[in-house]
Amino acid sequence: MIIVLKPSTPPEQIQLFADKLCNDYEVKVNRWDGVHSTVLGLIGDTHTVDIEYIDAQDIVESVKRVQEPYKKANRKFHPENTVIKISDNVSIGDGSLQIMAGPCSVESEDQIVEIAKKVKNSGATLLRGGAFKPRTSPYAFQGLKSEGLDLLKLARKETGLPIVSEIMRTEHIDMFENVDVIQVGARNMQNFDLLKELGKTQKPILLKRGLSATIEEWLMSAEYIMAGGNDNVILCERGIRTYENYTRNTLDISAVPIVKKLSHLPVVVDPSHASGKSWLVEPLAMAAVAAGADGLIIEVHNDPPHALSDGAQSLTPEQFDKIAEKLVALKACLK
Ligand SMILES: [Mn+2]
Repeated sequence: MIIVLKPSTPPEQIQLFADKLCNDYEVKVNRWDGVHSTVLGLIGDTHTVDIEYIDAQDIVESVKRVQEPYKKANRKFHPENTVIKISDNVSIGDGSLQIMAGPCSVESEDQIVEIAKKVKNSGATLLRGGAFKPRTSPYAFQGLKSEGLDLLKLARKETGLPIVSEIMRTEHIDMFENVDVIQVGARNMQNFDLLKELGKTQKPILLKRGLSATIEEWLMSAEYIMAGGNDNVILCERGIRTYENYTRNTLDISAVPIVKKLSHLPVVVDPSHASGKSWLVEPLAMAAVAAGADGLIIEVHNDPPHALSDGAQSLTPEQFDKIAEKLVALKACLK
């Protein structure tokens, strides 16, 4: 249930009203203060709430029930876009385009530092790199694990780029303390124990859409993190499973404007995993920017044919350089 308060309601009166709602009903009150109005979002069992009583209050402009099961992630609860500060000079959701680039897997110090320097020169604003790899085959390269995280931090020190890496287990959260953005992969989107624990941190979380997840299921996973108190969720569309097998997945480009309509959270697109083919990265990335994505996450490798994972979809730094230039130019046109 959302209650929009009249403009110029004194803050003390808002607080008294919110406290009363908490006392009278089995609800938590989520308060959003905008420039022109304040919205109180009621979360919990709102069936017993007397909507007419609330509507009759002097300070209430309007009140309505929210049908969607996600509340904190819902734009009705938070009308303006959420802006997430990742580092001193990188924020996402503020209308800028953030480009996360780097290898699928961190393989060595030379590899990650060289790629980090090159993608930075091309305009990337974050460095991605997998240290813990959830691979389809148990015989495939599983990642350098904690050593991979150390190498990413080294590359951050060399370039200043904030780092993004995937977590697979709740027990590893401490290990990710010094990672700027923690990625939850598609296969873990409904690992609710992991989501709950990440909700207790204040880390930006890049939440990938599950292979077969509906938009509502994806937003409910964001809700799990937010319900714990961490509002720093970035949604990532990475392609879904359809009957089409020409591409690795099918990029659901319509998910970008849909999620931006339903939610206030920033949205990133991963054209590399969506397509599985390096030549498709450029057109899909351009489409994502045109559709309103706040960022992209793109796989770049210094030697794709010898990459330990996802070589076929990785761009060379030279290819990335040309694409990044086009993406930045397109973004500027749209403004
Ligand atoms: Mn990959």
